[in-house]
Amino acid sequence: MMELMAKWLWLPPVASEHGKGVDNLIIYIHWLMVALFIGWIIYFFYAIFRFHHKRNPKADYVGVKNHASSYIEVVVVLAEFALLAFFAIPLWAKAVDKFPEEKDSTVIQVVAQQFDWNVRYPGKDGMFGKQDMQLVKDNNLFGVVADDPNGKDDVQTQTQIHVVVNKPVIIYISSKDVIHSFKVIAMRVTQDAIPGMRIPIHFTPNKEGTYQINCAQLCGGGHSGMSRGMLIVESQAAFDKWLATKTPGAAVSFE
Ligand SMILES: [Cu+2]
Repeated sequence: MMELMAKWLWLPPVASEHGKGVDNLIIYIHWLMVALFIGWIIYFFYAIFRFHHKRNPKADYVGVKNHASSYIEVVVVLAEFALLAFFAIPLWAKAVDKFPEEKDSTVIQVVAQQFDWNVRYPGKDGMFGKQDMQLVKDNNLFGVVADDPNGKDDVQTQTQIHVVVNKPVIIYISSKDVIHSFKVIAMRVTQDAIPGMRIPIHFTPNKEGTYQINCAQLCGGGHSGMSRGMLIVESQAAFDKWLATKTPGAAVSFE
């Protein structure tokens, strides 16, 4: 039933663990709206028939005396409360608050710019080199401190983000210039990229593939070009192999 409803609503393919929960919430809300729609339509035609002027030549100053409409209202409020308390809030708490451990995750930093995505990986040691906001400039978007040994194996790329399937991903998102927004529809994640802030998000991709990254804030003339960003979800072996082809250090490699 849920599959069918997802198809009817044209929900895009989902490839992250919490994505299913997001879709289910959307579907439940639509079920409630369908029920309300049917109820209101029935009442609409009943009212047209029941209160036709020929049937009611004189106004009735007393009106309805039963409480049927109040009971129906209570049921609708309870349904909405249930959606909020048992689906929306727990989903939000899980997707936004409960971060996985960094040691079990692929940790990445992303700095958006007009009009591309810059990506930094901690390399084999799993540790980012020291960074200092004072050092940020055009050829050092992440403010990398050049002589820190932890940074020697860090890798920096653009446009494409590689992650490992079935392993949590934590991305620290920032921006070099204006407000962008990191959106991967298949992962059901969206987070604004704001200059001067570093905002973490997390998700667990559960299906290998290449997924489009969109910028979800109109950020200038080349805004739509940011859609060439790609999230590549692959096996650990493929990820390691890819990482090994990158030149470590502060240098950027364009791929
Ligand atoms: Cu943008």
